[in-house]
Amino acid sequence: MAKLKLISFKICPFVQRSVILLKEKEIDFDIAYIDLSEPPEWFLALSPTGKVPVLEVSGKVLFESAIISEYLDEVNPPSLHPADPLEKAQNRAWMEFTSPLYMAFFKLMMSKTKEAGEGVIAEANKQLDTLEKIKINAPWFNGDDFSMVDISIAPLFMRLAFLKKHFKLDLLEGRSNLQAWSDKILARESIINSVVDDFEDILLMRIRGAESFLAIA
Ligand SMILES: N[C@@H](CCC(=O)N[C@@H](CS)C(=O)NCC(=O)O)C(=O)O
Repeated sequence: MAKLKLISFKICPFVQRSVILLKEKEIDFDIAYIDLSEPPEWFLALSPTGKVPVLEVSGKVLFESAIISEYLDEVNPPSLHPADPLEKAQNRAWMEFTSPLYMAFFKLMMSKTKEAGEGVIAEANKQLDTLEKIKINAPWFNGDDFSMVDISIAPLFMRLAFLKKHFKLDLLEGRSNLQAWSDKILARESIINSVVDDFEDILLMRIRGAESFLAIA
């Protein structure tokens, strides 16, 4: 099989999920970064949605991060899903559940006023409360076995830690299950190495460039 090629945008959490999985499975891959504000023609010709991630596999194109993850997991055993079909389906549902939280993070970065930001936070808090209640196993989502659910939430925990560090906004405060889960996840090598070195600087630039309330608070 030809070497895999992942098309990425440096701060995209969905691409980050693919990167973590590739690293967990020790799969060799090339990565190409594009600027989503000026996507190159070759990318638009390749990507049916105009979104990243895109994975090129032997000249064929895969898109949608969840589909890419399922494919990579399937062709590179052992699977990072539980074996039991019901448990696996539940895990997939929780992976899906985390996705809107990435949109919330993006909206928060782009919120021009404190009121708008607070609206986004209130919505995110409801989802975080739900997650806090269902995260009953430790240390990982399924207990002892690191799984795809842990990967799906890792980019979110990285962004929440970023908000706490730079803007003193702690969305995990009072949520001890999620805090312990985040600590465990953010210490894992594949996750530490899943972003570019200037990841935080790029996010800070985006926040300032958007004149977000975060930058002026
Ligand atoms: N459902 C998609 C979402 C991917 C997505 O929203 N990617 C963003 C960057 S983080 C993107 O490419 N946006 C460009 C656009 O919407 O035109 C997935 O999971 O792959």
